[in-house]
Amino acid sequence: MERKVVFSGLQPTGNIHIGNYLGALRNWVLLQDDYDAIYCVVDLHAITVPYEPEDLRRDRVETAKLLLAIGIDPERSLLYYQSQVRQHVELAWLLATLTPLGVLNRMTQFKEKSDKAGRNLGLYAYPVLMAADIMVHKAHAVPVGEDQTQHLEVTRDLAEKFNNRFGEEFPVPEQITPKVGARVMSLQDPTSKMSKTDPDARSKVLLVDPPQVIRKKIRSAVTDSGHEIEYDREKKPGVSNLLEIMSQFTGRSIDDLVAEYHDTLYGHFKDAVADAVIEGLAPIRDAYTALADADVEALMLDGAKVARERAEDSMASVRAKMGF
Ligand code: AQP
Repeated sequence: MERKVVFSGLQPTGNIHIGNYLGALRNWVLLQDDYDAIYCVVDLHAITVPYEPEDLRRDRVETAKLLLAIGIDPERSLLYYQSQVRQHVELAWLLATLTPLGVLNRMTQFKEKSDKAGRNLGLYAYPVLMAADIMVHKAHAVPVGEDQTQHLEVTRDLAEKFNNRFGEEFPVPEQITPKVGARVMSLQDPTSKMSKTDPDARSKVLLVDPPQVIRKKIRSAVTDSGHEIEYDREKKPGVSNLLEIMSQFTGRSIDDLVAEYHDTLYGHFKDAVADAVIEGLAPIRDAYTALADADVEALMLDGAKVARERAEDSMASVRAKMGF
């Protein structure tokens, strides 16, 4: 039986953090076993906010290296740079003609990012390109963090709309989001999500941070009033965020961690969280350091070649259905 397709993308904006890892990337690795897995470094999305070309060149290959380091296996998954497969952009244009402006006006990511990045058409149309990324591979499932729920709804609507208007073509993809870790919060402001673009370096632990930096950041995490280690995202958002992070890195349940640390001091608890994160990230950092840029670029070119062939198959059918 043919395996279902799973697709997801990661922007090469540097600063890949444990929120990206726990919310999405860890599922990417796990899903390789059961799905036909296609993963993409979405460099065309990354230029919707101000950037420098030399940074993009560097961040692209570093992001690809990180994906390999966490366990994306080119023998089992297709991995490539979005800009090397032009069919993404072609499908985005076709889908744009089916996208009502009212839908894009509601997108919270556009509202949040355009305040900082300016209001350009690319940022506005971001969800349409994301829909094309997913649909060009006829993906059935998309592992993403909770912040992408709204964009995925746009994709689902576009798939249904296309199928109704032009005939059955696209699966309506389901979102795969972990129960714990779907929304890792900033270490400095546990009411906002951990974010690559947060200028405060202490707000996020990067996957390649050295152990002493990880410990320092977790020690300086904002905690809540009171002294008990308890899980309550409303009343104790700082401690709850640390508990979720620790639970994800140790594989232990939150109840189990609360039972062990309930009466310990915040400082002791934070050290235990830091230990768990350092231990969990060590193999990733080692694997990342061992990879050479040139080898990774060659691998990405191979991936793009296969992705182009697959995407072209879909596009031939889409073009014919739309009257081209
Ligand atoms: N804090 C988070 N908790 C859980 N999952 C998260 N993701 C992002 N932040 C968190 C998930 O990571 C995946 C990759 O996202 P992306 O490359 O598209 O970047 P993003 O969503 O723009 O990431 P950031 O860190 O949130 O960057 P900025 O600062 O630009 O907004 C996605 O699946 C996302 O859900």
